[in-house]
Formats: sequence, C-alpha cells, structure tokens
Amino acid sequence: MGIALVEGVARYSYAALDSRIEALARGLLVEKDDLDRERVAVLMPAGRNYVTALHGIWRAGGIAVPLNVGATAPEFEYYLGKAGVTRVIASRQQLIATDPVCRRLGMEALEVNDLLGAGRRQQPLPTVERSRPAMIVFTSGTTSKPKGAVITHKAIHTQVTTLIKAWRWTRKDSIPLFLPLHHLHGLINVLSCALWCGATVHAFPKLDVARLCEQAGSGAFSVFMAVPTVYVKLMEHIESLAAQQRKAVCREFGRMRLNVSGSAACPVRVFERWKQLTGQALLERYGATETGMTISNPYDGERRAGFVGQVLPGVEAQLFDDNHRPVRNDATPGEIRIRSGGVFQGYWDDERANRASFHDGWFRTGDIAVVEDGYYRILGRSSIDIIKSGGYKLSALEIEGVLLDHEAIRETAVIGLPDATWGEIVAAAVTLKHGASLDLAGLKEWCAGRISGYKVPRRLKVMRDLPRNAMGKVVKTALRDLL
Ligand code: MCA
Ligand code: AMP
Repeated sequence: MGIALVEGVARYSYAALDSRIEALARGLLVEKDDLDRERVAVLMPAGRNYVTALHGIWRAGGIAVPLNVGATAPEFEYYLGKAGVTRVIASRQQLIATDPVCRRLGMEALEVNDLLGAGRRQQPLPTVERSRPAMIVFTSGTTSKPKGAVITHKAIHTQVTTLIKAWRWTRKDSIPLFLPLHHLHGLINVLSCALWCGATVHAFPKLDVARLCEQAGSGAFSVFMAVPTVYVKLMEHIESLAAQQRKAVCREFGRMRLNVSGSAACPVRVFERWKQLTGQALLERYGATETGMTISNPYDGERRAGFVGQVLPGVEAQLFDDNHRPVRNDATPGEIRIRSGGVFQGYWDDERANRASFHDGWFRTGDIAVVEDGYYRILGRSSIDIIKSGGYKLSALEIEGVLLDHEAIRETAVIGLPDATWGEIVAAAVTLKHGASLDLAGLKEWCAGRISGYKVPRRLKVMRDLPRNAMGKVVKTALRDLL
C-alpha cells in the first residue's frame, strides 16, 4: 500500500496508519463494546496523530469534535460544554494549554500515545451504521455563539465521493494540507478525499508560504486547495522570489492537475493574476459546514472568474425569495437553499437554530445569488452580521458580546470591511463610558486570551453615537459606509 501521510521527513503508509487507528479505537473502548455517541474532542494540528485520533474515535463508535488549536480558554470551555465532550485527545502543546479548563470541567485530557497501548488486542470493534453521527463541527452564524453542526458518516461519504468524482481524485494524487482541521475545507475536501482514494497528504502544522513554495517548486504536489487569502499570500511571496526560483515555482504550480479556491469569494483579480503567473485557471467552488460542497466550477470546461460554478451531481439547489417562494427567473437574486445527502443532521442541542435553518426540508444557506447560464454568482449574504475573514466565518454578534465586557465600552457594533488580503476584516465601532478612553492597540491586547486571534478587531472607530434608525436599531450599512 502507498504512503498516506508525509509529516516533515517521516512518511506513513496506509497499513501503518490503519493499525494505529485500530489500537487507538481499542484504547478508547477499553471494556466497552461501542462508544455509543460519546463525544471526544480532537485538538491538534494536521499529522499522523490527528488522523489516528479522528478515525480511532469513528471506529470505536464515538462522535469526534474537532476543535480550533488556536481557541482561547473561554472558547474552548464553551465548545466542550456545548457538545457534552467527555474526553479530549490533544497534542502535548495543546494539552498544556488546555489542562486548566479540562481539570475544571472534570474532563480526561489524553495524548494519542496514552491510548495506543491501553486497549485489549482482541477486542472487537463495533459496526458503525452510516446513519450515525460522525462529528460535530462548530460554525459561527447569526446567533451570538457558534453552533455545532452534526454530520453523519453518510453525509461524509456523500460529500467525499461526490468530490472525488467531480474533481477526478486518484491514488496518484498528492496534496499539501495546511488549512485548519476544525473546518470542512481542510478536513473533508483535502484530508478525507485524499485518504479515501489512497492519495498522499503532506501535512503542515500551519501555513508556511515559503516552505510550501519550495516543495511545490520541486514538484511535490499534484493538487492544491486553499482559501483566496492563501493565494494572495502565495502571490506576494512568489513575486518576492529571485527570477529563477520564481519561474520554477510558477511552472510547478502550472503543472499540477488542479488548483482549487473556496470558503470565500475569490476576487476576479486573484483568479486572473494566478492564471498569469502559473497558467492555472483556479477552480472556484462553494459550500458550507452544514452542506459540504454543493456548487463547483467544472473540472473540464469553462471555469468562470467571479462565479462559483454549477450545482454538483446529487445536489439540489434552488433560489428562494423572502417569502419562501422559489425564484422563477434566474436573473433575480434569491437565497441559495440546498437539499442533498451531504447535508448535516442538525445543530447539536439547538432546536431553535434547527427550526430557523430549514424550511420545507431545504437548508437555508443565507447566501444570496443569481444564476447565469447555469453558473451561480454569489452576491452577498442575507445577514450583515456574518463576516468572512481569511475563509473563517465570524459572527459580529459573538464579537460584540465579548467587547461589551470591556470596562471602557458602552455600546458597540461590529462589521466586516472589504480587504484585499483577507476578503473582509473585523471592524468595531464603539461608544465609550463617561471619561473612558480606548485605542486599537489596547483593545487588541485586551482581546488576547478572550477570543481567537482571527476574531480580534483590526479597526476601531470611537464614536459619540452609533448610527441608529427610528426604531433605535444600529444601522450597520450606514456604519460600513462611514468606516
Ligand atoms: C490569521 N489571522 C487572521 C486570520 N488568520 N486575521 C483575520 N482573519 C483570518 N482568517 C491573524 C492572526 O490572528 C495573527 O494576528 C496574524 O493574522 C498572523 O497569524 P497567522 O496564523 O500566522 O496567519 P496565517 O498563518 O497567515 O493564516 C492565514 C490563513 C488562516 C492560513 C488564511 O486564516 C486560515 O487557515 N484560514 C482558513 C480557514 C478555513 O479553513 N476556513 C474554512 C471554513 P496578530 O499578528 O495580530 O496576532 S469554511 C468551510 O470549511 C466551508 C465548508 C467551505 O466552503 O470551505
Ligand atoms: P462555513 O460556515 O465556515 O462553512 O462557511 C460557509 C460560507 O462560506 C458560505 O455560506 C458562504 O457564505 C461562504 N463561501 C464558501 N465558499 C464560497 C465561495 N466560493 N464564494 C463565496 N462565498 C463562499
């Protein structure tokens, strides 16, 4: 069997990985027949241990809860509590960082190595039906706190097999993995598709543009997937290279069979510049945590800049108006709603959100689009309270909720502002309490340890009053124009 994972100088075969996964599953089970929906958190960067933990939990019948390695202690505590996690499998570094929270919650925190020898060798592993939940993936939305999307084995199976077919994955492929593994882009589109078909994954603990270009330049990869921000960062780096090196990197990106962009809108200028540099027409696709990938530009055929493509096989997509009526004319903007075998089961322990997110069996994405010759073009979102920064979906309400704890802040409104690198950046408008003062550096410092770095405001506007309408509601569109 081939090489499943490359991590630094180490190479791990599928066979070796498989026996490790079984050992971990047995270590989790000990005397039990089946973890039976026990929620086990996974907190580590990409690599052999991540795959061992994720698949070990699945094989033992548990529900994996992949968490952000950059989460702060309060965020971590929220995720663990909300999903009812009972055990955490973490890397050494994460274990140290999260130990106080785990202790406080009376939760067992383990390293992969603690579990590998803990089970009985002969212990049978349970048969896990595809209808059972496989994981809970947290995603931000229009509510203040992130919601846990419950994704079944069947949905994962549908998502993975759909993409393998659409994008022609084979065991000969090799792909770098540097995106975070608590979101589907890294977890499903890169890791799971590659492992499903016997390809090779080159795991990076985080984005390292220089190393990535070096390896890409030596022809290590056949497929590349990233968010638009990564392409912007790659182009900045490539343009800074000496002519010969630059040529080699561009040539090898051009030789790959596929470069994909997604998770946020790919600006037309990024599409065009990438094509100029490498000769590759980026394949832009569209999806969401709750649905997996649903719309994609074609593998063969025209890839249109500024469009997310056509509905993938097996997926039903329909635009709806504000009154839940299907939009008859494709040129009229409507909300994209999805039905497919890849759609999640619902939000964990959140009936209100479930009622709001589905209508007549359709999942409401909140994204507004039009269709031109079968190609979808995203126009924006139905809620101004959702911000996409570097591919991460952020809730303005969640950030506002945290900022209001600041002793100087009386009121706040958070919005996303357009940005060439990040797509959008987080901006906060505030009014201050009598006699108080606040600057951006002070606010950033205060936020550290309270919210993940990518949620921290990059702009601050101190105002006498926030713009409000006659009902007293903050008018965020006016604020955006003001900022
Ligand atoms: C890092 N920083 C950010 C972001 N990332 N600020 C705003 N937005 C961000 N996304 C800040 C850090 O807090 C830090 O700030 C500084 O930038 C450098 O951090 P570093 O970690 O070194 O940055 P990086 O390594 O260059 O990270 C950029 C990144 C990362 C690789 C683009 O943001 C990323 O992995 N994004 C992808 C997220 C993703 O996979 N989303 C998919 C979800 P300071 O210097 O002040 O401390 S959507 C999804 O899964 C659906 C299904 C779909 O369609 O794909
Ligand atoms: P998440 O909840 O983090 O999975 O983010 C899903 C959201 O990302 C979608 O609802 C869209 O708003 C956005 N998204 C994903 N891919 C694209 C794309 N290619 N163009 C524009 N928006 C996208």
